[in-house]
Amino acid sequence: LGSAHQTTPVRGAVRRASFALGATLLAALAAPAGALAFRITPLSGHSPNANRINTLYIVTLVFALIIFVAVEGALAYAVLRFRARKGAVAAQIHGNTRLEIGWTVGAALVLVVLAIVTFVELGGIINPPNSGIEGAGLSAGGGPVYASLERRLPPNGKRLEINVVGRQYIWQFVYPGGTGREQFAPPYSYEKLVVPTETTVVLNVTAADVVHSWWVPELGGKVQAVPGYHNFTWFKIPRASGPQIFHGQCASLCGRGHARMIATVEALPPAQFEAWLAKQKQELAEADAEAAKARETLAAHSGPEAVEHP
Ligand SMILES: [Cu+2]
Repeated sequence: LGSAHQTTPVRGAVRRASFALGATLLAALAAPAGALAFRITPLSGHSPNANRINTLYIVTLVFALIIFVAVEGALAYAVLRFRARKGAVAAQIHGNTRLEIGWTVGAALVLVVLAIVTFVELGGIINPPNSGIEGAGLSAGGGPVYASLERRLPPNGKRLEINVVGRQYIWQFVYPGGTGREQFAPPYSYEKLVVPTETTVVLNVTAADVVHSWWVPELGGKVQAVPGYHNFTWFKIPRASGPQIFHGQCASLCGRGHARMIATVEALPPAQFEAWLAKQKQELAEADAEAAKARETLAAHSGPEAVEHP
């Protein structure tokens, strides 16, 4: 096996593989660098909570930039101003109480100010506001009610509540108005969540198998989807003239298909949303009826034991 004529193709393959690896690494490095050049703050502008997260990010960034420039500037000044010269004897300094107290109190003040600004914004990130419209699709309840400390509602209690269920490897969205008695009865949709604009949409996030993570950056922060638990988040998308589509991705490594577990949110004017929901309901009912018919045919041909009931 170790004969000489076999080494050359092996070396060729190794070389080709390293070229491919090098090119992939370069592409991987270039892509985020390109993205960074255009945007260093979080995506925002499509929900009040995402906007507040962006504000907090910018406040912290400004503080960090000022401190960075001051510290690095002082360092550069000291390096140049006090650089070694021939015959010079370095001063021996043993502490400076005033300076040490100064930078300790200064750092503490920065922390206090950032904490205050964070707590001022936090309420508006966690608590959903009232909807901008009094429309159809809004319910005082909507969907099953679970006990949870994290459940936050708008002041008037009215919201469109949608159950978000993480499954390996797809998101399921269960809308209110289901006719079935099961927890996740139709109307539902997979992968694409359709919602009305100007409406406070509260998401009740859970998982059916393993831990997933719901995150559509333009619509707010990340929320864990944990089997047996219910976490809540919300968004309120303003009206826009054009189509509004937001993209997200499961943010918790949940298995082999994790990379394919994407989420899309489409915001429609309330009347269009109502029409979509009605159509979705009808299509699901038709598909159910078809499946029931197919089961009957199968049972008639091969006996009832051949039919796997859901
Ligand atoms: Cu996942």
